[in-house]
Amino acid sequence: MSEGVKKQIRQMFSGGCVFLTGAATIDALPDTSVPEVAFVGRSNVGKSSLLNALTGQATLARTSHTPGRTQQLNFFAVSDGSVRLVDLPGYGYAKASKGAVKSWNKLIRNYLEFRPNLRHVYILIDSRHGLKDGDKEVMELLDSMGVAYQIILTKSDKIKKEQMDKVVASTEAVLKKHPAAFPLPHITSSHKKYGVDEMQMAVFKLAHPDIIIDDQ
Ligand SMILES: Nc1nc2c(ncn2[C@@H]2O[C@H](COP(=O)(O)OP(=O)(O)OP(=O)(O)O)[C@@H](O)[C@H]2O)c(=O)[nH]1
Ligand SMILES: [Mg+2]
Repeated sequence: MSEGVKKQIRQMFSGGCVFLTGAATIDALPDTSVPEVAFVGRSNVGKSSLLNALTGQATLARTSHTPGRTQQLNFFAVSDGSVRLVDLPGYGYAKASKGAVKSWNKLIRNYLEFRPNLRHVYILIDSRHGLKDGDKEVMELLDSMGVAYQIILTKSDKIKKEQMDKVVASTEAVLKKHPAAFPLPHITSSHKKYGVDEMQMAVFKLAHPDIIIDDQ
């Protein structure tokens, strides 16, 4: 990769990423003028933590040990303004009231289904738990809308290599049946910063499809 591209990637994530707005209802979503990359997944899988690892700003998105921390769609701008990163509430959070779960799920679904500037979705899966029904529902929705997505296996620091190999194999088997999915899952650990550089490059490419990166 050229030094120029490396510099651009550094600049894109170099501490100047900002919180733009939060939307608790569909009416509150920001305009659609900038491409968006969304981070979805069950509650507590590490969506907000990965967003912080990507931007190198530990406190940009709020994280918590308690599932259900993120309760609205939170929009962040990267430093060069070329893309928005969207941190979604976790779906299927059992301890929230039924009414709250229903309205979050409706909001997530509406966003994924009708957002014209949504370029890519990362579906985060806790490596220890693998794919669950809620994840498969989201995959089917994105397949039907033709929105490209990739599975991210999070918290890789929590499991041994043999366990990781198993979850990778079972995930790949499921991915074969999903046309809009990238066929391979990507492994990350936000705590150990593992797999984060590759994601920065992937987001850079999504935001700058015109720039050719030579070592791919
Ligand atoms: N060991 C380890 N823990 C992690 C990692 N990423 C996140 N966590 C922990 O997992 C918990 C949940 O992380 P969040 O980033 O808040 O998860 P979330 O998916 O945004 O959760 P909701 O907003 O509730 O949907 C926190 O205690 C994090 O510190 C990781 O890579 N490794
Ligand atoms: Mg969160």
